[in-house]
Amino acid sequence: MGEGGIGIVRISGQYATDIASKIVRLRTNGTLRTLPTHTLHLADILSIPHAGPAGYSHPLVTQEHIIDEGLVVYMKGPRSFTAEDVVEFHCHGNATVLRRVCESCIAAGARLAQPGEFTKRAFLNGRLDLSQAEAVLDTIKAKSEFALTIAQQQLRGNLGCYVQELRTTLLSLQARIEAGIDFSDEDISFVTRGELRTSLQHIADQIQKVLDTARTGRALREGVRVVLAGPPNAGKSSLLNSLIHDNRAIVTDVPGTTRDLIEETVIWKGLPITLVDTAGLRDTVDVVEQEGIKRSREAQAQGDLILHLVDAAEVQKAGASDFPFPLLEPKHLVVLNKIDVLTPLTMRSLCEDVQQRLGQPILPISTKSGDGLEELKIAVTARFFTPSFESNVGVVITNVRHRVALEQAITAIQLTLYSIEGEAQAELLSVDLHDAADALAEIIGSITSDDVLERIFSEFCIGK
Ligand SMILES: Nc1nc2c(ncn2[C@@H]2O[C@H](COP(=O)(O)OP(=O)(O)OP(=O)(O)O)[C@@H](O)[C@H]2O)c(=O)[nH]1
Ligand SMILES: [Mg+2]
Repeated sequence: MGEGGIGIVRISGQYATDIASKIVRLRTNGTLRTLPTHTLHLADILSIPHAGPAGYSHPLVTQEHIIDEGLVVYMKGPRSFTAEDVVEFHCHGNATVLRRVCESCIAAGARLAQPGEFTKRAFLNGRLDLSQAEAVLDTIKAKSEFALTIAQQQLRGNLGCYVQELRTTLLSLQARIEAGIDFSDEDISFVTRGELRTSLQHIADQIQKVLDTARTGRALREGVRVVLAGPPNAGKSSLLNSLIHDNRAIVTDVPGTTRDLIEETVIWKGLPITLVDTAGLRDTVDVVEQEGIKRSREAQAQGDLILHLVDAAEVQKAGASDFPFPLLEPKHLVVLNKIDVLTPLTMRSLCEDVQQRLGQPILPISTKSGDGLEELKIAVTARFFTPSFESNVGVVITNVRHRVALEQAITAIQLTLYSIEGEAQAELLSVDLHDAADALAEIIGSITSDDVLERIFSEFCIGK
């Protein structure tokens, strides 16, 4: 609930117009049910006193109190979001107005929707497949244009169609195997093992191609956390400020300036990135700084990428081979800051020495001059965009549930391929193919348990 120009209350179901008629007085004096469907009409929205204790009545609420004036639209099913009869009240976007309209609807016989219930009904009534229902939430939550595009493609059914096609092919292969079993006495083969192998390998390749998008897809949907770490005074807070073009974090030449985690979100190349500035790690007796260091370690453990900053002058002083770099993990990227204090020649040879010692490329930058910052952005985003993503078919996996189902399908197909090699009986092949088709069916929801549905729709909030 917030404030807005308009706020909409919607009701859906068999009795939607009966309930709405009790609390709507059209300015044109007609009735809701006789209005042409999908047209907006000015109306007074009335309150029905709460079904509270007998005799209860709010001093201001009389039998026909007008809550608000607004527009009313009746969408006759199945041409509506839920495929049921839907009535919407477009009121002023005030929390009290909207709460009272909801109360009035309930007094007239409606009940509050459960989280995601509108979308769930759209799915159960066959208007959306499950991947499309999930895309409704992704559309609402998309943090960048890129994430929105993927969510919208999924909403239009691109993932569903893709999966459905693969599933149909699997089922028809299965049918041909089973026909072979039924007519085995007559020695007719409906599909040879060679044909089966080629088709299955092709399907497995298709699925793998889509699976290859999952890492980038998930990053685009959920965003990534990039942690700025390194010794005190390395320039972590300066880097955060430069990257967000703002003086967000305090910068001083006193080591141990930053204590709390400071988070800011940027979008680079469509990827939502939360930059986390942290306290520099060192031994200290200061209890406040100790707490900051604890938080810094936790942030590093949870981060998707750690930019480990070091002061180029310090590295130069200690020598590339003696400088205390941390034990590097794959998610570390070493950043050599303050290169403005070195001559270009010294800087280049220092970079080479450090790269040689660490066995990985490093990023030379200066938050002061801005040198290297564009290269840093490119290096950070490149970490999350796999090359296959750029050249993909258009279907992108962003959801862990879909990834797991596709992996199960591939496993089942591989089992079938092994069975073919091992000259297994046709009955066995048929069972494995059935499992593969079922795994795909879970994505679109043609086979899904109530538990899974409940988990999916509980992520939605009420009203979606
Ligand atoms: N010459 C130069 N000085 C820099 C650069 N970046 C940061 N500094 C200076 O380095 C000092 C420390 O910068 P901070 O950004 O506060 O460093 P920090 O890593 O956040 O330090 P803590 O919060 O104490 O851990 C400040 O005096 C900055 O002005 C740079 O690129 N070049
Ligand atoms: Mg700092």
